[in-house]
Amino acid sequence: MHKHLNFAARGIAATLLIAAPSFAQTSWVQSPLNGNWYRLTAAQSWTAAEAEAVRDGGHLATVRSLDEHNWLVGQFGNRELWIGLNDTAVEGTFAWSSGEGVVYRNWCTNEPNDLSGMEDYVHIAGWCIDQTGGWNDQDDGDSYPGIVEVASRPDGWVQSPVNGHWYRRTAPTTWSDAEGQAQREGGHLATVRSQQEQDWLVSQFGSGPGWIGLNDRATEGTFVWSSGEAVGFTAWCAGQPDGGLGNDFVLLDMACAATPGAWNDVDGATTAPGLIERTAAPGSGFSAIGTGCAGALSTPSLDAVFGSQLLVGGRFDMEMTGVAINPLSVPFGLIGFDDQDWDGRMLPFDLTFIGMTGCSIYIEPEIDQTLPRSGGTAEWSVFVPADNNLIGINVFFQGLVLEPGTNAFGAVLSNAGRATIGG
Ligand SMILES: [Ca+2]
Ligand SMILES: [Ca+2]
Ligand SMILES: [Ca+2]
Ligand SMILES: [Ca+2]
Repeated sequence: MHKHLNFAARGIAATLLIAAPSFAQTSWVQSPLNGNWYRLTAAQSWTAAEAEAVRDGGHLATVRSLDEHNWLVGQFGNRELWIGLNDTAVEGTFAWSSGEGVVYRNWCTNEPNDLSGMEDYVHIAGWCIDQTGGWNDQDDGDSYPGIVEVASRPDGWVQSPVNGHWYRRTAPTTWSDAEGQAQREGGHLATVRSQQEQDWLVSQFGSGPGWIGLNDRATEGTFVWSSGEAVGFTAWCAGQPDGGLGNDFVLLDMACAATPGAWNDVDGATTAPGLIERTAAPGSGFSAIGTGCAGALSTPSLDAVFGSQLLVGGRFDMEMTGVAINPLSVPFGLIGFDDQDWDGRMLPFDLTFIGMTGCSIYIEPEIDQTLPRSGGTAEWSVFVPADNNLIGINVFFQGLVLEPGTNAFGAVLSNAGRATIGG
């Protein structure tokens, strides 16, 4: 099992760093104009980009107004970007791949021209000098990023208007497995704090039962939230809880006759989707682990650049400050997927015995890379592949600075940090 995880992690590590930033993939962003979610694909043909959008549950973008056009150009750049318009069915009759009616057009002057009778696919054109991003029909052979548009995020995260927290539903599983999955994704099974939160959860996820964090597995009859928050509000179905020993896990019970979605305690073998809650947006957050060790002049310190998030298809920026300002010092970044065990050594692991006095390594280093340095600050960017299977994986980072003469080994370490890949 452990070997298998390590193998998978190494595969991810390999791809984590080689994805080229010029691919221009982005994470999901929500339009304030229509509430839909958008992202860019890698550069590819229109038909490949449309197929990718369909896999996400949507289509290449439908543009319904000048406001929508301007928002897309502002968000993704005034450059070549596929949108859903095409005349593949009937030459000269353009239609949206979404099937919506064509109510707005923004053709660049002299377009569409169906050059050589080959041009059936439409893109926003950065070269259109008559209007910003005016549209052009093009053949399918050119590689441009496509703008994907979906009504809801394929990774399932939705933000509650009641408390601003983020929620998504897992596949059906046991309460314990669902809570473990929630923790790996940086949260817990949902804590319900008010009737408004209860009503929103039922309206959003009430097509069937769903695990919440409430349980009395530690002390029979004493219900607690897995988040550790105190129990204030309750919404039991009439006659519940009735389970006694063994029935220690609580779900929203859509079969509750008088109040569908009211709570019921059931046993640990029952399977239902779990309702995961995160207080921060998925993928946000860099939790510092431990502290760095002092070199001759300074102690390296690692943190995420403010606002940067570790997101599928995105770029994550960190900075290591306190790098010795010395022509011989060389900063490195270490990436790993485990902060508990390093080939049988328990982490953190004190490296004083090799001459790195007072230095602890907090992560199992899977890969390392040299970092560009400017003065006492090293800059570190990693690129995450656009693969939703990576969502929820914890990635660990720690900085290493080769600093000849600072100690017997000639190197110091920064603090480490953990971030969870989000969608
Ligand atoms: Ca055409
Ligand atoms: Ca054209
Ligand atoms: Ca019980
Ligand atoms: Ca019960």
